[in-house]
Amino acid sequence: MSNFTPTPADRFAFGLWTVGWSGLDLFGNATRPPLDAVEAVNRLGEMGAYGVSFHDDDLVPFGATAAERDTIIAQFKNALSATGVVVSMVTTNLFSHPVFKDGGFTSNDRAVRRFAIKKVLRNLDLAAELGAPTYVLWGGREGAESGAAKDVAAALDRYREAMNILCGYVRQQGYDLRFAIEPKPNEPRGDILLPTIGHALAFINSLDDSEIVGLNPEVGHEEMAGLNFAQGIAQALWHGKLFHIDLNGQHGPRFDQDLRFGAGNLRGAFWVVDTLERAGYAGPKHFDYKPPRTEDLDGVWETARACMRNYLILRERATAFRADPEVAQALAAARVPELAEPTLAPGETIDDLRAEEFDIPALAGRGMAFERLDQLAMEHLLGAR
Ligand code: GLT
Ligand code: MN
Ligand code: MN
Repeated sequence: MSNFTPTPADRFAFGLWTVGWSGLDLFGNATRPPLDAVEAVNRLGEMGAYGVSFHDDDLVPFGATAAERDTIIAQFKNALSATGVVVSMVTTNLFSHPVFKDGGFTSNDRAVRRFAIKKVLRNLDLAAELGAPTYVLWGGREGAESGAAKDVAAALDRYREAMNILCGYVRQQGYDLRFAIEPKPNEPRGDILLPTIGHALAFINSLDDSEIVGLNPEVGHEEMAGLNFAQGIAQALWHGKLFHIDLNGQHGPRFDQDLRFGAGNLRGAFWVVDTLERAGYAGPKHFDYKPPRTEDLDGVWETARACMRNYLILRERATAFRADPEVAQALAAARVPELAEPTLAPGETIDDLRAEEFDIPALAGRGMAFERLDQLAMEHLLGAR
């Protein structure tokens, strides 16, 4: 058994807002002191992380002067080069400031929409300067609490307009950046636009430059909607749209828990790792979680280490499952490889298919043997094999 110690080759990444979360929530004050970005980079580097991500305002406080901004960015860059940690993703905060109470790109207030685009443009320049390959857009405030307040078709027109402007800017500047939209069904808005992977995929197809726009799905967000995250990312991969991923833990449909990866739906996490590893997903494995506010700073680093460790443990279990000869037999018995065969043979016609006689009672009577296969997976996950 390996020692499950991460290295940068594992491509684990963390948002500054994750380990840096002070515990301030709807019901209570901060339980931890603020965490300096340089300290976060140093600690993540020591622990074997590969990347760091941030919102514009996580690094440079909203309203900082140009001089303050320059100093902060210079110190951040020094920490990056000293540790070898890379900026694996950058994003914009279009949700905290009161100006964004009705959203950024889809606010009914046109001036707010214009300000939101300006805020993203400015941060795109920083993302490009720091070499980030991916720019995430999480539209947490793009939505509504009531029916008449939001004209959904008009809001989608404006969302698309904003995306087209941003893609145009990236092309014009020659930046090597792609966008990744992060779906979420609700919270903080009552209902959020582009609520799931499927909604976002359909929206991306409507853009002028859909090639440079993909997804950043989050485990908990799909599970809040009662959806199967592994199946969701499998479809995103099938469309070539899994540009980035937010790994965390969630206990089914309830508020966004943002638990450390592996907590919550553990069986789901096993299939997520299996799906990513089998697909050869090469992007960062980015943890977007909130260390519970019960923890002090030592507890924060414990959870960060645990996110990476759990991924590595699950990777070992998933690899063992796939390598097990009994699993290969069970897969064959369940006819899983048969699904890869086209339903019509090469050269076959619809008439050939129509001419075929089927023994319906025999077909209906044969079991699929899925339970044995699933039990084998469970035993690998539980370490019983
Ligand atoms: C916010 C949200 C996350 C998003 C971040 C990117 S911000 O914390 O809950 O899911 O990934 O904007
Ligand atoms: Mn979340
Ligand atoms: Mn997220």
